[in-house]
Amino acid sequence: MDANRALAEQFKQMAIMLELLGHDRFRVNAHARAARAIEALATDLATLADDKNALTAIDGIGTKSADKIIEFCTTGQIAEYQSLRHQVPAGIFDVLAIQGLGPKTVRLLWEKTGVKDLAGLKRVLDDGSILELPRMGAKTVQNIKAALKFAQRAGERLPLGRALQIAEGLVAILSELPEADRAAYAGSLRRGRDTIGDIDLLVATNTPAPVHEAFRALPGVEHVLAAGDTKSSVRVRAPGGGGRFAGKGGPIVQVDLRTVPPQSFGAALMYFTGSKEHNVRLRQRALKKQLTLNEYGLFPLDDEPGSPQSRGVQPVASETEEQIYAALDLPLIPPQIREDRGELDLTAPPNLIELTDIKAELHAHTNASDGSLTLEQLVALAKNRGFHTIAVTDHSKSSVQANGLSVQRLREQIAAIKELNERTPGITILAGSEVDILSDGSLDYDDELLAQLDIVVASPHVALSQDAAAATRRLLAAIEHPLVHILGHPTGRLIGRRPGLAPAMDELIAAAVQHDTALEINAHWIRLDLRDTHVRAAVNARCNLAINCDVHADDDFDNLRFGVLTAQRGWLTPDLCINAWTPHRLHTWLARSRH
Ligand code: DGT
Ligand code: CA
Ligand code: CA
Ligand code: ZN
Repeated sequence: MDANRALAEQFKQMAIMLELLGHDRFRVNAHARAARAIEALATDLATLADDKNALTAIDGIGTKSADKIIEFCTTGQIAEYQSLRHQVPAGIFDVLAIQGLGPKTVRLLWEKTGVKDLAGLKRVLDDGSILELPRMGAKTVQNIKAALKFAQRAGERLPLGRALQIAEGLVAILSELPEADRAAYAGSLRRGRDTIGDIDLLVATNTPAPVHEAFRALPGVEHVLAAGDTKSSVRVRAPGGGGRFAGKGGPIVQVDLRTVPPQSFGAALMYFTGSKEHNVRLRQRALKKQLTLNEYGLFPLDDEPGSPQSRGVQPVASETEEQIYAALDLPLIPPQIREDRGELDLTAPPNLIELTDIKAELHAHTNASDGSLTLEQLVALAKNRGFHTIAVTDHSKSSVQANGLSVQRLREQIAAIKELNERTPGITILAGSEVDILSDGSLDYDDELLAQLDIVVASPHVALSQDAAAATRRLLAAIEHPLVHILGHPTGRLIGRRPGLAPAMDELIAAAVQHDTALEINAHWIRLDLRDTHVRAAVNARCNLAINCDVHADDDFDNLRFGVLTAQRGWLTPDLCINAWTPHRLHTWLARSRH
């Protein structure tokens, strides 16, 4: 089916380019019609390429289109497409991608004002010459300006924590609609990726029209980008917030809604959850079983023209994801690992870590450094969560901005924590530190003091743009230090703000295994550090990992879910997660270097 996708795209592009170049409507429409026909096709065109009659029998494909399909399937390209590409300046495609600018307007812009790229578009918007075009009013110009601004920011992907907050709000409202059977979010968000391009929502309903109407009128919707019967797209502004990492004003994100009949919900959820790469593998597997998989279900493969669902063919499975996976001889694969990273080789569901497995928080700050909670408040919150252990790890003395503890203050805090631990039943309070790893790899307190602590988290906070070799040496020194238990937020990245260190992760992981140091998955959605691919490498090496909220305020405990999603994406199992261990196992492990 890869040929179908490529062909549909090329026909679509040819239609656009023909229109841009001022060719007649008949020719433009023929290409657009062929693109739509190919898109709707469930049969692999590569299998029909030697049968021109079968191709022209497809509604929407004439002899000329059939010739181009055959040409593509035999040579890998279409000469007409190549020739058109040479006639259209490359920058024009960026202009076309701006919401509200169709081929007609872009052609006028190009012809009358010489706009060939985004810079040109900006120029005619700024000097007002765009207003000389026919049917171009102030309102339209304003919309184009807004769309251009958005497009320039659209390179930025939204952090998971923000996207999830928006999506859950929208799903809650949609599922309350009387016409909606069910509502869910899909896409990269359901897979738990650390950043989200756009939010994909799905509603099961037999009466889509009112659902789409209600969706487009939801609070927060700033623009409607597309309004159809099966798909709507809008732009939503998110509420602000985000605590220490709050940005200027809420972010804007595109949200797509698709409606599907209830009996296709599982198939649609699976399709729109992706990833694309996972879907491709699934379809290949289906084909081997003489089955075809699309967003309506898993169908028997036959040679009839048109899609099976449009011909009323009964699906083998369609209602739930579990049924579809089962029909493909697969266990239900969790969305978090649908990335074509080996998940289709599973014969049983993987034993991924779950939120409820986490029984300890091992990285938390109080108001002694830069947190907002008192020691007692922090402990009460941890106890409320059902945790058996809470580690107090305030910043060390070099973190002046974070009010890091002097040696004297840390000694006093250790005494206070020991005393509080004695008189607090039901939870173990550990005296610890988040000790700075200085740029040369040395730690911010001396060993005598570190040895007094129940737990040491060592983290990089400064010199986060040092080169990879220096970063590797620096972090290796901390991992190899006998008094260090956990390497905190190893790279120091902040999503969308700074890339952080780029150490040789394989070397760090190997050293962590050898020296029995745990690597942290910092659960704050702006960090998610380690990231999913690092976690996977660590899990493969059987390295211990920690999932910590790095608590600074009461609601930081809620970030745990993001850390767990990242851990799941890295295939982490509970046995390798020190926060999921029993109190005995954890405390024994922590005490190993203290006597
Ligand atoms: P994002 O939005 O960039 O964070 O990533 P996704 O994975 O949410 O991608 P998106 O929003 O473009 O599409 C959502 C899902 O829909 C995607 O994971 C798989 C499915 N999908 C979308 N377009 C295609 C396509 O052309 N072919 C296939 N096989 N699947 C697609
Ligand atoms: Ca998406
Ligand atoms: Ca999407
Ligand atoms: Zn830190």
